[in-house]
Amino acid sequence: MKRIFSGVQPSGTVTLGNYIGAFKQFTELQDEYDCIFCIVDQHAITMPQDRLELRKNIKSLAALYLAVGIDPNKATLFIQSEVPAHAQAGWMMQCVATIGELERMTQYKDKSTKSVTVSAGLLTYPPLMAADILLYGTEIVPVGDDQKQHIELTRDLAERFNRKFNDVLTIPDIRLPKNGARVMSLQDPTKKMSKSDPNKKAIITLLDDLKTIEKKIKSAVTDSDGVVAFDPVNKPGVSNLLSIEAALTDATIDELVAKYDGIGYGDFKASVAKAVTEHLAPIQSRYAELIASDELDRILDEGAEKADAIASRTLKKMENAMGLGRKRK
Ligand code: ATP
Ligand code: LTN
Repeated sequence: MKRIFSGVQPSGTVTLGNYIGAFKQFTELQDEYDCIFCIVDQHAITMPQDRLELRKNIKSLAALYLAVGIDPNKATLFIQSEVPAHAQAGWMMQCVATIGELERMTQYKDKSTKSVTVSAGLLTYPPLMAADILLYGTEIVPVGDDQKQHIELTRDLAERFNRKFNDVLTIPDIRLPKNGARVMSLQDPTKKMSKSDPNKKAIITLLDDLKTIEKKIKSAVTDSDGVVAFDPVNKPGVSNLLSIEAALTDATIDELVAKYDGIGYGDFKASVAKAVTEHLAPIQSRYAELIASDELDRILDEGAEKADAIASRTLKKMENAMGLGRKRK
């Protein structure tokens, strides 16, 4: 069975962008692949976090993974900081990466220009992400479009490691969703929808109440020509709503454009809102049950144990290849 690995940061409540770009793929893949999913809390601290909020977000993210349909009997779910090999291999990959290539990462450029103080971790985040992936011999990484550059860097770093030291790392491939690889902000459809956006009207979180979701979609920024058509360059707002409905209902964009032929934006938005709320309602009720149960801790303990067994084996191979410590079996 091929190995899949992916991670999501507990940096806020999961958005519809995260759901369509990442979670939806995860649930579709868990039957066919050996999946490992991670709550990447060490990535979250590259930006300032309130410690109590972070704790809450970690638990909430774990419950959401399960609420969207990840089955702990099929997939492994764990918290990054509970498996020490990530930080250890992350350090080794930092020594394989160069400052120049890390400074070229667009996520680093975006986030570093937005904040007053920039942590060193924000720059060295991609080698940690590479370690996350490489420790598990991962063959496929399902992510949204914004992570493409990080996956390409992961491949480069793995190839460089294998060439310089020993052939121990598997080179992973990216997997993007068919529709909605990049869900855009509802208030500025030229920007991606992002968990950490301070403007809450721009994002839909999986835990927003259904009435709020409806309101947010109805006030989404569109354009003034009144025709529902798919044209991401000239009509980014309308195209974004079409992509969202396509991703959630598995209808094609063409089918949706035909369905909305001659229909005004008011009715169009109400219909997209209905598709979204119908999809999220059952996820929200499962979440409410899970967050109040003890099941979560048991699943995360077992997940950390399974992940640790795989990761520490690769870590040993990496240390042997690099000549760290004494040779171990
Ligand atoms: P932050 O705002 O803290 O950077 P984020 O919302 O960008 O967070 P991440 O935790 O960085 O979310 O990403 C989790 C997964 O969701 C990744 O696979 C990422 O590619 C995907 N993703 C994030 N935003 C979107 C989006 N707008 N559209 C599609 N996929 C997305
Ligand atoms: N960088 C990713 C989160 C992330 C990840 C990973 C995704 C950390 N490690 C390993 C896939 C595989 C993000 O910000 N979306």
